[in-house]
Amino acid sequence: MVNQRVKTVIEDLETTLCAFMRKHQISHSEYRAATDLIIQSIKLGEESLLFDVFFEAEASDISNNERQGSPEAIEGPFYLRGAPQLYPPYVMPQRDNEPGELLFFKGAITDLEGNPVPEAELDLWHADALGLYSNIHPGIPDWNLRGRFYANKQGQYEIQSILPPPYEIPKAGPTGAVLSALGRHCFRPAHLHVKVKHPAFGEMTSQLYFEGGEYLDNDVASAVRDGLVAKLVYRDSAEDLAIRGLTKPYY
Ligand code: MBD
Ligand code: FE
Repeated sequence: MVNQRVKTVIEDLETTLCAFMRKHQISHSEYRAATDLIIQSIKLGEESLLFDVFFEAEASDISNNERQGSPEAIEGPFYLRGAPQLYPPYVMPQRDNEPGELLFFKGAITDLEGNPVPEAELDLWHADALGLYSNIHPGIPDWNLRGRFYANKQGQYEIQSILPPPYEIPKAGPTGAVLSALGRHCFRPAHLHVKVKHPAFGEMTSQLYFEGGEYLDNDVASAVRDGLVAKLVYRDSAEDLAIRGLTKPYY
């Protein structure tokens, strides 16, 4: 059975790529290098990384065209469903003495008029202090720094975690090889990934970045959008520490 949408886009892709090949006089060895690159990325488990770095932001923006409210940002290659369900007070799953500066991530979920949206689910995942993701990179406990939790009845949420650093795409792999051939760096600005889900409002996927962070203006994955850059506020006053039952800052 012919799927009209598939037929329309695949035939246009075919036409577009053939025209592109003619325009650049792509030789057979260049063609084979391109297919080998994709095969190599699959063998090394980098295919999502390769595609997401170059193309996911476009799909994300197109899907966002009709949306209002906070913009979405790319899911990226490292999301996994089924992260641990957390219970308040919320703390991201982490190792004893998880390296990294203590971070309290807080905010509020509202509708377009600013009214609180109660009890949305947040599914949060981010890199550790070395820029590595659990269940992807070896040597990290499963589900480390991945968790699902809820905003309260006033739409507010707060969770304790650690501050991730900028993420560097492995330079040794096929994605890194392409980026270096283009003379680009391999960094994404430090970020938190989040999916927000609510029975009445549906689901969105986005990211939060940090004000003043490196690479905000030249994210290798072109995924920073207005309204997604959060303020980092240092909370090491005696009062703030006392609220946490601490006598000294973690960092
Ligand atoms: C990431 O952490 C990421 O978010 C993207 C888009 C690509 C590579 C690593
Ligand atoms: Fe990421």
